[in-house]
Amino acid sequence: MDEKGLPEERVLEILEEFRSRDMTYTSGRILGSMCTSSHPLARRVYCDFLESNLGDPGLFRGTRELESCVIGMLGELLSEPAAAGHIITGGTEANLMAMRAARNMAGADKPEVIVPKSAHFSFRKASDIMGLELREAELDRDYRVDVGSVREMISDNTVAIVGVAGTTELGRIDPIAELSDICIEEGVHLHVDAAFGGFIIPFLRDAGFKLPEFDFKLPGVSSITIDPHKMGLAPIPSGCILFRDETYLDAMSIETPYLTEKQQSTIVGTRTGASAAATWAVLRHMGRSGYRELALRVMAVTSRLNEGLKDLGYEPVIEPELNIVAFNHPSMSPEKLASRLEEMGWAVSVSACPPAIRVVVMPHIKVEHIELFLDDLKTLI
Ligand code: 0PR
Repeated sequence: MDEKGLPEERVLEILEEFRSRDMTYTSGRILGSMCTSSHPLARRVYCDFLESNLGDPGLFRGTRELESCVIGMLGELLSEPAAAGHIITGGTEANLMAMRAARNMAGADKPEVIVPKSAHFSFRKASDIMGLELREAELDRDYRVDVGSVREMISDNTVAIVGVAGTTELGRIDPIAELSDICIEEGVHLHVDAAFGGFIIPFLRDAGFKLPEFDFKLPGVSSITIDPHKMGLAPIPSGCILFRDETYLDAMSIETPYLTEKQQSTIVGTRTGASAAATWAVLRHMGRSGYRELALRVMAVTSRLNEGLKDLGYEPVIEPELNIVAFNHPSMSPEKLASRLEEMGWAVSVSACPPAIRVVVMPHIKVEHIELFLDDLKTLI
């Protein structure tokens, strides 16, 4: 650090130079991300609540109330208005909290967790941090978890089974209803990772899409991850963990003697209330109808991409269920294709299972961007 500080203007100038090297969502060139431009209202509210700290909620009673309202609204969206939970940093923290609650509730000697092979890598972090043995269940031909494989892995030490509603790579929805039956039968915690799908599946179902149930309506579901900073249009960091009731939070609460709140269940201590306030704002402003329109719009763009790819001779690996398209070139490897596309200014990602180019059709991707993308893909075929 320099002894003498710089004038504000100079600091901002330098920062602008750094920022100009970042990609932007609005360019339509970020095709492999699950984040997107946040809603302008959410952004404004985020700044207004920047100093609020939900780690000491007695000082920020209004903001705490906003967090409770968001938990109520998202609980209702996911069929359990009395759900308990928190607004946190994202899907990783939500999954960590779910695994921690499940482990503490079960009290097994050598806790094991069964996750689909398609589960997000945050479960590997949870396993490492908490000493959980991770058992990876096989997928079926449609890349959904194979329920038979899950059954075979259950032991006396199983503390949780995880199902994904909207997998990271393909947007697949696991057979959560079947997992729910198993978990009731076995008395095991079922955690549903709907970090991505939580803000789109309910709205597509409202609009008549034939998508399976995945939420608290299924009696075996104990917890759900749903991320406002993915399809919810909230600013980063905004995640949400919901539990069927308060007992799961109690199972991991720690005493906080000198704070205004005597118990804390979150992993993070000092934590912003801005995410809760911004999420509250965007939920109230969009309403169900706003999110339904958004969901239909991204699915229309997804279909256009999927059809355009087939017309050009590319090979989609599945028919998209949600707004993720994964496809291959008839002869070029996905890595090679990704780097050719990068040279053309497109940031796509490459999925591992199966190997493919993966495009997440987030709200910032418009039909005109897809047309330009298809034009470029045409030159590579
Ligand atoms: N669960 C699922 C199903 C996810 O897809 C993700 C993230 C998480 C949990 C973890 O969420 P956080 O990253 O909020 O902790 N899925 C994307 C991924 O890791 C996130 C992402 C976002 C990746 C933006 C790239 C990007 O540009 O692939």
